[in-house]
Amino acid sequence: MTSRELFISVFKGKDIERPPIWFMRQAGRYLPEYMALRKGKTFEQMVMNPELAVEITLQPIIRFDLDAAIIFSDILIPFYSMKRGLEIKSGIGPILQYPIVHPEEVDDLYLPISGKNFPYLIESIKMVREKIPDKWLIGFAGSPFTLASYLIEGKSTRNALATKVFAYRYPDAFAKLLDKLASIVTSQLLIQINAGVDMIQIFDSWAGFLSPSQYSEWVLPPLTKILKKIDVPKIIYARGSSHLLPVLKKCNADGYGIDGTISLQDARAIVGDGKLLQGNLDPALLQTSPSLVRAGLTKILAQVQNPRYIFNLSQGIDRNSSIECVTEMVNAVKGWRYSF
Ligand code: 1CP
Repeated sequence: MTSRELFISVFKGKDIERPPIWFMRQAGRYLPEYMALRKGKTFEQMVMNPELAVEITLQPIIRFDLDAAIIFSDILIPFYSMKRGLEIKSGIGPILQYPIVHPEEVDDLYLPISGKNFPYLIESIKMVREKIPDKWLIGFAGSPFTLASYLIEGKSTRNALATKVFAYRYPDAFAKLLDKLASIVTSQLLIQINAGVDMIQIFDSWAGFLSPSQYSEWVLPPLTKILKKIDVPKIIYARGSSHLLPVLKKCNADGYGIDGTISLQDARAIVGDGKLLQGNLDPALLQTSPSLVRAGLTKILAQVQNPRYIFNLSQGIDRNSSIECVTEMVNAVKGWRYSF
């Protein structure tokens, strides 16, 4: 069975031998070949150069023979076209020179909803698709809430405080902002699907700062609207959000990325048997030893009783991870055989 066939079976809930494996941030700074290629270049230069983006996307596939590639890009790329002065600074992260301060700014927001804004992304996907026909290819975008938090706070947020203050003070402008971002995300995903990705994942990295009622009121409507327009398999990964799973279940995704705040077994009890789960090895283990990695992973895989499951980490891999530990993780998952 090829990796693509494995993924197709998993989404259909067919019996399979082992789970497919990929992991969040698999193309990135823990890889010496990424660091070598990145030297002297800005993030923008790498993402917008299809040859480089393709090479970076394929680096973890070549090294570990993973089942899926995720296109080297970022949830924040729409901000480049929106002229918000985005810079992704090495060691610091994303900084926006022009965050949204006044509610009236929401009316004037530029909407990059055509492929003309992302020619590099389309080209990179087409090239990767051609190079690895037997692998699963993942496209992605941020959720309207996480993107709104970057637009309002101008950087990675520690608590989404400014975003929530904005939402309470200007409820109409906030709803309009999330709705506009939903249009942007929808087109960003459709562009990737047209270019050849097999599945999409929505990252809601800062969802964990919201209560279930805030999430239901502010985020669920735009999120549901996006997912309705997508007809390839779709996973939502909301970090720090096990308390939101009962709400997230209503958005009609095919699967849920599970972080370290809940066990797979408990997550399964919430989402039910018909949904796929993805996760949730703690990336901290990848800075220990191969035997601890294997022990941690065995604990997780032993809980899997339903073929609708994809192996992944509970959050993005850390830059200090050991290649030896990552290799052990991949080999252990690929060597695993289900007993059901
Ligand atoms: O391999 C992959 O996973 C593909 C590429 C990818 C993805 C899926 C990158 C490349 N970024 C992302 C998603 C992303 N970007 C998220 C959601 C995932 C998550 O919650 O971890 C977020 C919040 C961002 C925003 C962003 N871009 C940050 C801040 C993260 C934070 O926690 O504050 C940073 C540091 C970036 C830059 C970036 N994007 C990607 C890479 C490899 C890098 C680092 C660039 C470098 O310094 O070399």
